[in-house]
Amino acid sequence: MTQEHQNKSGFETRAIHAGYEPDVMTGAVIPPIYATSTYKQDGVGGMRGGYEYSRSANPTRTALEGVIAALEGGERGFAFASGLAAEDTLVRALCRPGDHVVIPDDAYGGTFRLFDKVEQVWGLAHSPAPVSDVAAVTAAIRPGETRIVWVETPTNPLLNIGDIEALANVAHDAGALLVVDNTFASPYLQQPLGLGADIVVHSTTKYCGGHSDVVGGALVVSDLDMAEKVAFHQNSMGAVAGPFDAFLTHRGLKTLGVRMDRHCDNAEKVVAFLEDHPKVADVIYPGLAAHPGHDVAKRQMKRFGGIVSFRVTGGEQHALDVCAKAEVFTLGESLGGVESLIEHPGRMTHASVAGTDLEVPADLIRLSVGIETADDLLADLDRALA
Ligand code: P1T
Repeated sequence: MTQEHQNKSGFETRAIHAGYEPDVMTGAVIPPIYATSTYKQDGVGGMRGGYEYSRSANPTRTALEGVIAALEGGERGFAFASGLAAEDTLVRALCRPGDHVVIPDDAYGGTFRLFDKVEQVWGLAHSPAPVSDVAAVTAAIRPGETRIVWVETPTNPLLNIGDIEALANVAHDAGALLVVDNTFASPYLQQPLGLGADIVVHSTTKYCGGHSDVVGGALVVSDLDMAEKVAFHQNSMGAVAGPFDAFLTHRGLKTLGVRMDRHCDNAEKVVAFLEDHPKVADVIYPGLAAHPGHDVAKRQMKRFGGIVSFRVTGGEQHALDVCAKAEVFTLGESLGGVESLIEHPGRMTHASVAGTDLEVPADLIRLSVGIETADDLLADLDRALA
């Protein structure tokens, strides 16, 4: 698809066609898995299509990087071995020891651990702030030192909402960049670059891949200068997506739109069911009018996503029992696959923030609502809560 045609196309068309032209030699409609580490050169330096060595570039990965950039409306995309590999590469591309970063006070536990236990040792300071409170984020910024304001929206696992446009303004006023982790929304529901963010981060392990069969990460940047820095660090650090993983993630992206709509439909039904359940103390979902971030979410998201968090009436043991009893909801970490998952953030995905300001409630359960038959999901929750 030509760039001009691509720019005029709808989301689902770009998801299926952007970033790849049917193979010149064979007409293959789908990008082949280029399982090659190196490429024959036609004389020294005579590279075909710029391919030299697969850490630097591989055609299967190039196709994935093209489509994710097109879906986020960015200048260029980059695919990594995991979401955390993407995050680490970005931080080292943009920051230097002595810099400071504002991070969400309820980020994914692994993101917090990366800043707290790895980047801090490297000399990068961080301050947690609630992404839903623009004034608190502004207060956490250290003018002249803060290089990045890092936001997840919705956050993991408490589904707080950050106002991307307002946060971009406060970051830019202080000379910092706004990075948005768009994993929970996916580019189908939210496109942060169009709202003023500078870089989008994904754990493509989640909705982008969509089938729980591959771990991966991505960055999409809004300008060529940043693209050059990220490209240099991607190649220098080497945490790239391999061709088999890139193929699977690319295949997943083609159906992102239809999957996300069904995730949202099912999540809305699960929310309505939980709201009426006597053993549920609180349901957290940005689609609820009572959610404090509802109005902002409505403005910047197409729908409210497939993740639902809730607190039970009987404390931590009750939450653990519900997790253990569910059957259609599989007990496991991760999210965003076609199958429904249930987990206890305090003991599982967010165990790494226990004892810190970022600790999550012990009676909290997180659901990744899949695309199974909705009635089966409701019956399973009913049984698990009984
Ligand atoms: O697992 P990995 O692909 O490295 O991505 C890390 C990551 C980054 N950002 C967000 C918002 C995430 O949720 C994750 C990974 N999260 C889980 C594994 C989880 O179960 O929450």
